[in-house]
Amino acid sequence: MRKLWTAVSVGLFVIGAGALALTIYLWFGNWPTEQKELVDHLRSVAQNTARPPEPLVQNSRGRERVSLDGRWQAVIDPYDRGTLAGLAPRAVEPKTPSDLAEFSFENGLTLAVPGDWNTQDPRLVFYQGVVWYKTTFDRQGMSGERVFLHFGAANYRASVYLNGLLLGEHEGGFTPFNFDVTGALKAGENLLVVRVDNRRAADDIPTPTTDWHNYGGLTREVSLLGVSTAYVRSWQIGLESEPGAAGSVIAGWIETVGFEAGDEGVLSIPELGIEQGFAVDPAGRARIRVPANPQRWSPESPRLYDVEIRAGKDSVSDRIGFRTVAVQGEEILLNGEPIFLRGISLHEERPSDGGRIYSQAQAETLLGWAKELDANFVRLAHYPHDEFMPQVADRLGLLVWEEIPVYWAVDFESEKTLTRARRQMSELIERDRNRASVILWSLANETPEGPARNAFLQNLADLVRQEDPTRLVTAALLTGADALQGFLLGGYLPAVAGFPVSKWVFDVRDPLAEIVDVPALNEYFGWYYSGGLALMLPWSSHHMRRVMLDGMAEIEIRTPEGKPLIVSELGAGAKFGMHAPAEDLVAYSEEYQALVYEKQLAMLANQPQLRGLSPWVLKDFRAPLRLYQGVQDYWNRKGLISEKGERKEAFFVLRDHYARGWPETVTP
Ligand code: GCB
Repeated sequence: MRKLWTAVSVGLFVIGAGALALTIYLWFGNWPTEQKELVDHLRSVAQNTARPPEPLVQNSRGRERVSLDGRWQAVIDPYDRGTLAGLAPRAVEPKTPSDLAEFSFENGLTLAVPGDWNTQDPRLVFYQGVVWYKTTFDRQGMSGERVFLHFGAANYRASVYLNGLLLGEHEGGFTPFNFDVTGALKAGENLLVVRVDNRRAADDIPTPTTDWHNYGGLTREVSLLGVSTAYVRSWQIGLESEPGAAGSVIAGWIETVGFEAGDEGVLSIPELGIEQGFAVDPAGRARIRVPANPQRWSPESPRLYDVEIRAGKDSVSDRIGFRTVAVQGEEILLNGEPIFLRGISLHEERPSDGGRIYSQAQAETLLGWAKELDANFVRLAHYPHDEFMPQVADRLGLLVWEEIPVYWAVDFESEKTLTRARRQMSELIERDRNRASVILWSLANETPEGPARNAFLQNLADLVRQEDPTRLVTAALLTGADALQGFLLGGYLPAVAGFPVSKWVFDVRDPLAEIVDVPALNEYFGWYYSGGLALMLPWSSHHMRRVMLDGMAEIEIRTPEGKPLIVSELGAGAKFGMHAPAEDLVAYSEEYQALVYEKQLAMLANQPQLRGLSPWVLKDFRAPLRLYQGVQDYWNRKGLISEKGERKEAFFVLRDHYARGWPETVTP
């Protein structure tokens, strides 16, 4: 009995002491709120991991907007430890000097947003992994009833945490995304943390290996966008009919959110005297068809009109050019007239020091160089560039090819990979569907042929045609084994061995050419095909280059009849300032690069189906693939301009041809 009594007393004492300790702990300790935060954080992670961003609010720069750009605190996290207990997402900092701390945003790295991280800190030049970004902001001053958090791009995966809770995730390094944060914003200070991971797996788009630098980070603007509860989300307005057709028509659609069927709005183009009412259907969409005769947008006359859409309390505006683009047989027609695309390819790298561009002025410099070449066309390779590229192109009068990074051999068998490619393509089209300059959507670059590849790209082409039937579909083809074999065995190698040069046929028989409206071809006559082969054959590379250059005019490029052809790459490497007599054929000398351009342009002028070209490439760009030290130093040297902005000899060769109106001036 006594024992029982003692046991009960001890038990009661323990419970009492425990309760007292818990009360003191709950009352005075700082853990409970942190535990609550942690629980909320973990719950948000468990519930939201798969939540994709909301459909894109189009024309972010034309909305009520508060920029969150500036210097953000950052932590390089090679082992991805910041996710542990939500340390990074909640920006947990030690509160007393005795606290055990293993993480802090304070007293360390800060990074400029927008900006790639690689060029901001020497530790990050080749870094592939996780970096945490943190900023705080106040929504004060924003009148929008709904607020979106908008990212221009984050390479490659971004997990976005607002006030410690996971908002959602986005993957794909080059397209914009936004989250509706209306309900998640607090009065006063809000904490925004983003985990950016630039690693990619074999089933991602692109794959881990590419011939460009994998710039990580919040590479484009971050902002808050304000809209009314019911708002105009997206629109596509363009010219439907060719000049000369009986009556021309501005047509398109408007998509709204939060309106009821029958709610009305107005499309206004004051300079054309258009005030066109519309009413939305139950899905919030309205079709537009207005007779109009705008001045056509063209490279010679890049006329843009102010377009305004008003619905309820919302009003959005855009600057839109009106033109048509079509393919007819082997012609590309702009405003019903055949056009030749005198182009250049470019990466989205800063004009003076490499790194991702982050300002409109940098876009203007790059595209200004294209204008200096007398180009009327640019290929924005190999991924979507910042939105201001096509906007600047609209103003400068440059036709644009845009592409997603389905580059080399992606995992064509994988459903996930296809979904990723489709999403990137949709996001790109959604962003730029009103840019008159954009005439070509490119599906892929140099993809090895095969049934899985064909089905994948057919699927992507169908998507493009469904989402934007007003533009043309293209893809840069790989010069596959078939074409090379015939070319080498039937022409080039016999010539190398001393037999007389006859017609060298380069017959591209890729089924992808049938899928697209405009097949495009990357070819490197004078660079890889001669230089690479010399490493395996008993002739000197000088001899093999000589034969290639002397015979190049004999090349006949064959693609399926009845379609226009673009040569989407050609070129040779040259290091600015490296000189050697042209006849010495010294690889990487400016003279050799210039000679390759001379020979290529002479040969291409004789290709009957050729309707455009975009040589590779405007400016030297960073490429970890390029290991030839002293010459390449991790730069791809095929630029016509060096990474510091110096023009190489080949720049002037191409410019002189374009300025003379090449290829029309060349008599076959
Ligand atoms: C290509 C690729 C491009 C490379 C280029 C080169 O065919 O499409 O991404 O950078 O060749 O320099 O080898």
